Amino acid sequence: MLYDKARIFVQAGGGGDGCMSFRREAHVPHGGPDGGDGGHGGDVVLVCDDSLRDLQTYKRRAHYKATRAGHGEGDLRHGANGPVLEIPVPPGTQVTSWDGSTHDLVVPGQRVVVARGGSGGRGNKRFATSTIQAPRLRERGLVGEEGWLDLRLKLLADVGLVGVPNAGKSSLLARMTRAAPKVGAYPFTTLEPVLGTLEGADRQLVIADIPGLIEGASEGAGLGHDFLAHVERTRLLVHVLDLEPADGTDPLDNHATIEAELRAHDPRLASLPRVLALSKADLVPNEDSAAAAELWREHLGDEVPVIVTSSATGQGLDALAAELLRRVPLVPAPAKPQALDVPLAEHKVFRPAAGRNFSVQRTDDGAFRVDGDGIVRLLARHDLDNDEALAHVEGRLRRMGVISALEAAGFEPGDDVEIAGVLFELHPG
Ligand SMILES: Nc1nc2c(ncn2[C@@H]2O[C@H](COP(=O)(O)OP(=O)(O)OP(=O)(O)O)[C@@H](O)[C@H]2O)c(=O)[nH]1
Ligand SMILES: [Mg+2]
Repeated sequence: MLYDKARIFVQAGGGGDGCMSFRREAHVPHGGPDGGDGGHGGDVVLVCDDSLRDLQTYKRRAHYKATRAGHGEGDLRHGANGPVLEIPVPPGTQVTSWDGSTHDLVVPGQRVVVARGGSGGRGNKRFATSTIQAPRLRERGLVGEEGWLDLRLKLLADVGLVGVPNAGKSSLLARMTRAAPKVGAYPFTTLEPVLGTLEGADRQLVIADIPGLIEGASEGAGLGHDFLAHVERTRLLVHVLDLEPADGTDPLDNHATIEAELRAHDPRLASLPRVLALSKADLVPNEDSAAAAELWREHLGDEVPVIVTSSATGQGLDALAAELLRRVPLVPAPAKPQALDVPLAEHKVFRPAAGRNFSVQRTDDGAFRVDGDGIVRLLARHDLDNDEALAHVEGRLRRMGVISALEAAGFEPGDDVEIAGVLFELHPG
């Protein structure tokens, strides 16, 4: 069984709390503030690991949580950063994050940060100023990002074998590579994709054999739909077509059916170059197979090489292998895997944007509500039961322009203000 889909929940570590502490020394009655900062919470990172074959591990376990960072301590000791939680995935994994961003993990060692750890809170030492020499104030660490990830494995093969059930795809793979797929005289022998490696003089090609496709495959008929995704990333398709199907179907119809399904699945898939492998030539007279090949060449034009093959006698297999090695372009591997990290990293940087990024609203019961990520984070950082912390928050709100925006909306000192679900009386001093 090939596990090619999984859904996992990831949670990055929370940041550690800043510490409130004062230096204590013999003979010094009132030491200065010496509370250290909390550490940064551990990120959750997906790592492309070529020792993995599929996503089976993630069927069994769906929750992954990075550890919280250490809290700050007295004597200016900062909390330890939370360790990064690495989740290995097989090459070819595509991840879709809860925010809709997607990333491909293709090159072994490639990393994508999928959830950022929360930043640590500052200790009271950081709040000391020339006027406030003994701040009884420190910040809490922020929670880490969390959410569901959809993982989808799309095999990385150079060449895909497509065709109706029983066309002889698996037999071709078995003859051309060392793979040993199941072969049977009935449709749907192949139930999941099988990969084989074709050895060329100077390079290898990975060939994917997928289950037979039938009409409606792109909409879920038969087994093919799910597996079409596995040939999406190939660079060439070999359409395997039985010269004289035992079930009496017409090769022309069979060919048209497959082409229509490829188009319906994804036009990009349909635009891949093709080779037509007419199969089971040993079952028809030579003149007939040669004549059929001529007709197909006329029908398909110069773009599509037509090769008469037999997995029973080996006819045409060297020619097919040579054609594949010739036609599949040598594409250099992505230069710097780390570069692929950039979009997500940029996307997720946890930094309040400059300018006003909050809004003030009057609620039905006459209170005021303030929305905005930066404001919500400010409140998450502080314990509003602590007068000094509240005064600090009020000062920040004033500098951010929130107080004047509230006043413009009719706020008067002592009115209720709601931020991030917390209602409190605000008395800006
Ligand atoms: N005589 C002869 N029989 C063949 C040849 N290739 C395949 N067959 C037979 O055709 C039947 C189907 O072959 P498979 O390779 O399983 O076909 P498939 O396209 O993989 O079929 P599905 O996996 O069901 O889609 C089997 O009974 C094979 O032995 C061939 O070149 N000559
Ligand atoms: Mg098969």
